[in-house]
Amino acid sequence: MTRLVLLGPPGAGKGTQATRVADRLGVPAISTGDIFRANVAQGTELGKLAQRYMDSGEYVPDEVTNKMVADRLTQPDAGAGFLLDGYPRTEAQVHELDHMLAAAGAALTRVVELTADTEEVVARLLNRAKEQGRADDSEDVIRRRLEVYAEQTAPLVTLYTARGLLVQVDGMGSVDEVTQHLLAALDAS
Ligand code: B4P
Repeated sequence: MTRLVLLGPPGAGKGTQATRVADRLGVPAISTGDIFRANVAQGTELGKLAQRYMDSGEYVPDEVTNKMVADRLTQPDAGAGFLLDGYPRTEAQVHELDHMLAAAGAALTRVVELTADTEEVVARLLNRAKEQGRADDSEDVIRRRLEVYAEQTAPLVTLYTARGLLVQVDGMGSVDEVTQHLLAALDAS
């Protein structure tokens, strides 16, 4: 059974690769960013709350994010495995995910860290701003997202390495090349 986590800075290609890899592995890709954006688009209370944080490049509070993921993981399609894109992002989220999985008698199989140079990720996100106009892709907000990643999410690499779960994958190169690297790394690990 595949239970994967995809980590990486904003713009490393998590969302882009998550759906491709999940399709190949036959599991759902669960993106906390996408669920928040769907709630923003529908104008739900969760969306209104999340938007304040996302638009300024901050993380949505752990309690809110954890509850949303707990609800999503109890849906039937996640029972046969999943790929989590962008969750966990903080140590508190790691511990909450541990509890959720332990309660289901399950455990993560791999954590993939997708890496990419800062100049490259900034360029990708500025390009997306032109194409899609996402509110959190302005230069100031991108810088803040990178800081928040370095402060709150980068330490998870050490944590998952210590658990023997981490695989690092180079996120530079074309989308197809990165997908190949990712699938090869998962096959080999
Ligand atoms: P996310 O939606 O996860 O946004 P992201 O980090 O920018 O990654 P994304 O997956 O969208 O982009 P990708 O790198 O694939 O999070 C947004 C916000 O939601 C967070 O800042 C936070 O506020 C909130 N949030 C989400 N999860 C949370 C959590 N667990 N706890 C608290 N808050 C949370 O792609 C970026 C661009 O690069 C795209 O335009 C893509 O086309 C392009 N690209 C990708 N790969 C490429 C390649 N190889 N070459 C060229 N371009 C490429």
